[in-house]
Amino acid sequence: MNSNQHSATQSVNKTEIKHTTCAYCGVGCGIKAEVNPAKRTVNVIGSDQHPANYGRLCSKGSALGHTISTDGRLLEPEINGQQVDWNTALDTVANGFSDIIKQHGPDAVAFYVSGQLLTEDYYVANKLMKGYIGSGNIDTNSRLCMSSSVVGHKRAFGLDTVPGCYDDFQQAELITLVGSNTAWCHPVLFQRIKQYKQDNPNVKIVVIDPRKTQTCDIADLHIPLNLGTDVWLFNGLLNALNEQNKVNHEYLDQHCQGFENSLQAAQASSGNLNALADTLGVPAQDLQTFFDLFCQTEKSITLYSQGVNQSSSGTDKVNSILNCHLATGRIGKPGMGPFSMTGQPNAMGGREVGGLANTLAAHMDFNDDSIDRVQRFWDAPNMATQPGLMAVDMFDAIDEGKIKAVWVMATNPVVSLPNADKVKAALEKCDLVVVSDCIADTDTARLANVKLPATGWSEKDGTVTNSERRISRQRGLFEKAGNAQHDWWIINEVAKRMGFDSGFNHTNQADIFREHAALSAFENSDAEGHRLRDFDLSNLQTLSDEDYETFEPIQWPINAEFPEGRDRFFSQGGFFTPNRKANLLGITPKLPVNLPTNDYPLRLNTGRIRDQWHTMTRTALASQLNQHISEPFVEINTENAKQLNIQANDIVSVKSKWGEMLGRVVINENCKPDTLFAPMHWTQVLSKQGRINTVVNPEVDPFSKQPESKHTPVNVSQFSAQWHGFVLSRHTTAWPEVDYIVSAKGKQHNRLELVHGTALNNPTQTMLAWLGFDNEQQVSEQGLELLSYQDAESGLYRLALINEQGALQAVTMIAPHQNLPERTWLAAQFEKESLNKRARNALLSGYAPAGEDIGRIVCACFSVGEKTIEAAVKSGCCSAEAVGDQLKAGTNCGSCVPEIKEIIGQMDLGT
Ligand SMILES: Nc1nc2c(c(=O)[nH]1)N[C@H]1C(S)=C(S)[C@@H](COP(=O)(O)OP(=O)(O)OC[C@H]3O[C@@H](n4cnc5c(=O)[nH]c(N)nc54)[C@H](O)[C@@H]3O)O[C@H]1N2
Ligand SMILES: Nc1nc2c(c(=O)[nH]1)N[C@H]1C(S)=C(S)[C@@H](COP(=O)(O)OP(=O)(O)OC[C@H]3O[C@@H](n4cnc5c(=O)[nH]c(N)nc54)[C@H](O)[C@@H]3O)O[C@H]1N2
Ligand code: SF4
Ligand SMILES: [Mo]
Repeated sequence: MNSNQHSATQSVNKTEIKHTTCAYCGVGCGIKAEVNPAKRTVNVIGSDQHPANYGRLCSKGSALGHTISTDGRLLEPEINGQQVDWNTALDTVANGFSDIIKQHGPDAVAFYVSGQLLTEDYYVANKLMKGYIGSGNIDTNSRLCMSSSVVGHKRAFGLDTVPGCYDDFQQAELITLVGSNTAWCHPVLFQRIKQYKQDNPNVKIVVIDPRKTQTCDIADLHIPLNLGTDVWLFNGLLNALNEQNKVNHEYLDQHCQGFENSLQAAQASSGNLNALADTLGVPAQDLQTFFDLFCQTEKSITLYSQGVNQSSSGTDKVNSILNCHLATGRIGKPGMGPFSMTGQPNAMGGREVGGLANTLAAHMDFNDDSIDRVQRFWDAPNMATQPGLMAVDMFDAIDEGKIKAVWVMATNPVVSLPNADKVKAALEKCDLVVVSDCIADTDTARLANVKLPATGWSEKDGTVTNSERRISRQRGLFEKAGNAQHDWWIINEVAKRMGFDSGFNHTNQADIFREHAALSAFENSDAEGHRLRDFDLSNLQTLSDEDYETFEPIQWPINAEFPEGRDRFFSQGGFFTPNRKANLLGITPKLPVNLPTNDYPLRLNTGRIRDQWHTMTRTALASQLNQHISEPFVEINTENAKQLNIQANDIVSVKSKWGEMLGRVVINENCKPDTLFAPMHWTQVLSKQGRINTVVNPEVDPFSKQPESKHTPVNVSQFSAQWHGFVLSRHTTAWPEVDYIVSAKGKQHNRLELVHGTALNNPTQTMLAWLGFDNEQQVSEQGLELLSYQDAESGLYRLALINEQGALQAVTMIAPHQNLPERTWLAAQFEKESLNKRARNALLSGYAPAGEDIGRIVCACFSVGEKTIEAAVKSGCCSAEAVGDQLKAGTNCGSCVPEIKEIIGQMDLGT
């Protein structure tokens, strides 16, 4: 090797370490990224210094390196499907918005943004709409996520303050998880709690969730209350606290108001224990155990998430929880407090900038003083004077033609909003739909007039705030892909072209951050010197670009009083209400608005799975994340399955008054009778009819306008399938005309799951067509070998194509039933350069040669299959730890440990 070659190799292999934050959930894990800029690769490791995760990562975070390819990225601006340059695209957006505003006023336009924008992006989007366009019509997908918590906090504390911090999780003696599948949705916090419990076996954990989830794995007690009944439960708890003399009257007298009122309402709804247990649908004894535990354990923390927020009584659920903590003074002290776990990486940052339509900016609302203050700070020419339309109402207004232009940034409402077909129809008829996304093909981008390519995680640079108010840096690891631009830059450019030059001349992200910090500090104290607003970054107003670059994670507020940030609020009161006292509220429980009927007798609950993020635009790019669960499913109780004559793996149709979806059935005891669970993730890009939100009702909470995503009356029926099949193919194939299609990326292949309601006329011919061939001759002309098996009588057809080098190109099978071979072994054959004889022989049966079948993947991090785990258990590994020692399964992110335990448990039962 000469010296030139040597240095070229060196620069190609040169890696650098950068510290950044995970792209996904609100835990906000720190990442140490080993970046190779030349190869555009990154090795992602948990940062052991970051106080959110201390080195841990979950399956999604660990797979980030597999989602950064430029394949599938939106790389150029487009207008009506045609690539254009940035000038044209930006002018089109600016002129389009300006023209509509001129003709119809500022309320005829809207922005629909996201908790996945960075704070800097979010800040300028909010400023443009509320200060310059002059409308409140900017709302965010956080409306669907934690707006009930925001309103709950404001009603009780005066402002939207999260009183505690993650450290409390490891100081509490009772941890109550309400409506949270922490194991799958906040996996690193779950790992921290699990470790803490292992080290401190006396710590008690209670899970309050209608469904049995993987989170129950660490629970001492699971309370599967009926959907939507949390207020009854927490009213009952308040009543019990009072009866057991656990109310902290000193704290109440000094720092709170409204206790009597809250207690009266609680008494009115509680009745006796048996009546209450009946309402909740749980054993009275378990309820009593929970009440006793809570009453007796001073160091008690209540963590909650979407089972609380996404409800037509979401805000009331939040306040019923806050009531119990305020009444006991268990708030803002080590190991004590209510804690809303935020979903998105920057849900909290969005709240800080005021990105919700009913907030203004920097934790200020639409009152005269704040409007005037923000107007002066921004020197705003057209200040909005009232809240704008909130998500569901915003899309209704688009549907009605009242809003004529909408700019959607970093969210996919055609999939994630309830009554999703209406959302789709609304966008179809909207005059101007602008979509900023990093991914080219999303359900929403398909309806855009203008597509703007945004930089994605690994290119973006800025700040995010996690659930415990900790601000961390996301740092750019690579050059921008193609012609993508940062969201803040795109917004500023549009603003300038709309004639708003002066407010949008930021030189970089740091410049925006300084302005954001300065606004938080602006006129933020009363005559006595009390901070008026909790959110205060006064010490960061003059942060230099260099300081911003090296910024270390810190919890707000960051001001003269708390220069190192603040972990807790309110142990000594100091609420942000006019008299600085917290409010306990009298809450009358309410049932969900839409209740089951004869036509729709079941209740649909929805949520998340372990390895996918929302609408899957990014996680589905990492093949290992598609292995654990690769199809939209409908979880149903054994009893209902029997009644409906539904078998495991059948395809079912779920219908409501609003729409229909198809999913594969999973039968177990996780859901209570007459309730179902389905994941929110599948889209039209990845499935023909897997979007659950076509079915979900658009009912909202009256205070927060957060949709009731967890409760819709539905019916279920078996989809009468004539055949089931799949295609695994090295090259992407077009979708055939069949009723049920789900697509998933695998390693070196793509997978289509297919089901159809009528018989195939000429199966072999049709299957060849799926693979892109008109006839067998074409196959051989391309130098491919065709293996084929057909048994017309039993309806089994199988085809495989092998190239001249002996590598598998495609395999497809159909059968009249759903008992097709596991896809795992077949999928693995695509990774082989050439198939050996054993493999070729096994190919058409689809069943792996002895010893090679690993079964369905359980551990996504190390691709360990169910059958491998079963074999290890048989050979003597009797615990999840032992399985981990032998196979590594469960030893990285640990999210599959509950499932490994389940497998061990089931095998115990069988022997
Ligand atoms: N893997 C993964 N992790 C994620 C995400 C993801 O897409 N994938 N998204 C992130 C985001 S944005 C969010 S908001 C969080 C959400 O995190 P979670 O809220 O934990 O997730 P969900 O699965 O939506 O719902 C949680 C639970 O609420 C229960 N539930 C339903 N109705 C009720 C009820 O009436 N009362 C009670 N007590 N419980 C009920 C459901 O059965 C479900 O198990 O996850 C974040 N983390
Ligand atoms: N039925 C049901 N529906 C639900 C829920 C539920 O539990 N049940 N949960 C709700 C909740 S809590 C949430 S948070 C929402 C989430 O729903 P969405 O926000 O619609 O889902 P995502 O897939 O996260 O959409 C983010 C989009 O932004 C793009 N993107 C990623 N990074 C960037 C970036 O930096 N810039 C830009 N411009 N684009 C980017 C992604 O490619 C993707 O298209 O879903 C809600 N919908
Ligand atoms: S828990 Fe997982 S998804 Fe959430 S921030 Fe940490 S690594 Fe990312
Ligand atoms: Mo969320």
